[in-house]
Amino acid sequence: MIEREPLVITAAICGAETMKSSNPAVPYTAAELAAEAARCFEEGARVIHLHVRRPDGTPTQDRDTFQAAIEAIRRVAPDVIIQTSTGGAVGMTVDERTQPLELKPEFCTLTTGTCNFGDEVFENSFPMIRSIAAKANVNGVRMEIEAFDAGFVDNALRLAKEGVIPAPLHFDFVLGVPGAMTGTDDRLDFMRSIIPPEATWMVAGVGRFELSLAAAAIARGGHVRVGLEDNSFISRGVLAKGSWELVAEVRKMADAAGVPVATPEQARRILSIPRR
Ligand code: KMH
Ligand code: ZN
Repeated sequence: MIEREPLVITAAICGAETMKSSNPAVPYTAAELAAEAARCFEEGARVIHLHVRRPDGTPTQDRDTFQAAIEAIRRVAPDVIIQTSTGGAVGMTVDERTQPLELKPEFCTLTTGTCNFGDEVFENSFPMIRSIAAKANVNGVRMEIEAFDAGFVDNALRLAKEGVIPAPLHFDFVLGVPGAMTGTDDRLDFMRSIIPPEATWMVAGVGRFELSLAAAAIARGGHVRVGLEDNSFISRGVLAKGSWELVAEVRKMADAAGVPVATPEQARRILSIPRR
């Protein structure tokens, strides 16, 4: 048994890119999002990273669509922390991306750099990052720093020094995006080595790196994000039945390593998100 905090698992249940044509379990409607969130919570997820869709699956950051999804999730999983995306989909403006912050969610993402994203570019210039962070601060929303590459960590540290991102810092290393840093364990070790010792961290492995990086994070004292936003498969060539199956797999890894999964209250303490 290793000495570490209990494990916080985040479920990225929807995303903006994965469609039902790739995995039929990707939720689109508020009812589907709520059912998936409840199942993930039962399996041990304590945070739901939330995107929303139009009925045909098109990604949107529409405020009312987020509100409907959040209310539906709250009804079935009142103890889960809901983290709204400010990344949205590639090409969206800051105004579009930040609509869910007007709902004053407890938690949101903040990507602190620009990178290639497949054949597209996920744009996050300093003015864009500052403007998203300002809106999160005005609305009292705790931020998770999404670092797709090492420079994103340096940018976040610079913005933290300026007071744009409040302490304590919490990093999500998003590794394995085609066009950014790959998802090998040595990349994770480098990312860990450049954050302040008091910061908390987790890893979101994309594609085939999802479960290998989950295991690496558990062994290194970090936290984990899994779900259909990042990866469609439970094993090579086998579609996951839902994000919940990926959460259950992480829970099995934690059990095998003797690491307890955080209770909802422990997750709030670890992530510095007091219950409202
Ligand atoms: N959909 C990606 C381009 C976030 O949620 O904050 C961005 C993303 C990051 O998913
Ligand atoms: Zn996302």
